[in-house]
Amino acid sequence: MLFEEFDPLKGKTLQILDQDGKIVNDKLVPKIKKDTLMKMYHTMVLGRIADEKALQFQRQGRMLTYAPNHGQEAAQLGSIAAMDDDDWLVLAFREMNAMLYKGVTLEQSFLYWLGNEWGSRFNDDVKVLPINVPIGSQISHAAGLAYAAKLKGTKEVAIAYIGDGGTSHGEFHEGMSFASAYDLPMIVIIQNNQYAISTPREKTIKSKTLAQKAIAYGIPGIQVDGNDPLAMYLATETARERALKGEGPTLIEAVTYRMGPHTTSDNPKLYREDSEVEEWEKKDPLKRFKKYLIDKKYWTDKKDEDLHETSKKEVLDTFKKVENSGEVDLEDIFKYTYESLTPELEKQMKYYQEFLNEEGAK
Ligand SMILES: Cc1ncc(C[n+]2csc(CCOP(=O)(O)OP(=O)(O)O)c2C)c(N)n1
Repeated sequence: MLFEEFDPLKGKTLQILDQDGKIVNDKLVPKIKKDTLMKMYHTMVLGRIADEKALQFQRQGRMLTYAPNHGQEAAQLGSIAAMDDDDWLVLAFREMNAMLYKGVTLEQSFLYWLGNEWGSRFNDDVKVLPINVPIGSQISHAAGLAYAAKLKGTKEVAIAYIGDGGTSHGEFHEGMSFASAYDLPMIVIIQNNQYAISTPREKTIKSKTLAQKAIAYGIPGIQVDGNDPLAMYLATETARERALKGEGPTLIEAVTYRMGPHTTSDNPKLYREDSEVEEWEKKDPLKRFKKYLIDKKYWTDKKDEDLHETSKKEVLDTFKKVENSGEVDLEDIFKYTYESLTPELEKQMKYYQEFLNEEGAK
């Protein structure tokens, strides 16, 4: 029903919570337990502070390149909260909030951005694939996981995230096509944050919405206010029900905005107006979710202040620990792609060791 009502060709966008934190679609409010709502909000606050601090650490020369999340918290947390512990999270690189919710620790996340391979080694019960930088290939990985779940007859669903620009890449189409042909239990969240690095979404994709790309695969698609955690939850929950019934994949476009730079190597002031950023500032997912929780009497300003304090301390303490965790062995960089090193990788490792020796590095 939801996917029929919000058929992408009807030009509708699903919204339940408006930018002032008010319910605008009573009939559609998803039933979410208080504990889940609070976990979503706690993760949002931790994710926001970790993000702000990561930018500062990078500017201080204490961290490598980082891809900020600011603005995309609801797109990630609304969707991942609708999934089960047994489901797989398959991400690109801008999904720190979803990772934290699913059980990746902040320590592991910071280790990754400090270039430490152990930041990609999660606990065995955490069903999250490592960060995936080659654009689009994560969709094939998710389709593979979903295919395996179907063959094994388990109840696992794979949820994958991709950017708007990523939907132009070949592997997006290949993964979607495969998943739809085999009715695989897969959900793809397109985080349409309006830019692929410096290129506005309108310049890269001629289709009116990204949700309508679903039509080509013969599956449901839906455009959702990506800064509305309740709408994201409902769309994902409904997609998951379809997946479990064997009805195949769903494509969800979360309309959101990347408030910060693409990465710490980027300067968005060169290609977008401050006024545009200010307009999106008013749609901040944290502010609207907080207002909603306060209206529901689940939260107070005082509790919010305390949460900000403890989260800040957690971020600073974790980063200090990670920063002092020591250097990475050269071997660690090469060791885990294959079971044993290929001759080409051996050659690269030897070459790099010689380079480090010449440079007088340890
Ligand atoms: C196969 C491949 N080509 C190019 C790149 C370089 N690259 C990194 S991020 C990016 C743009 C991604 O934009 P989008 O999919 O909209 O996601 P966002 O970064 O906005 O979250 C590109 C082209 C890459 N990582 N992988």
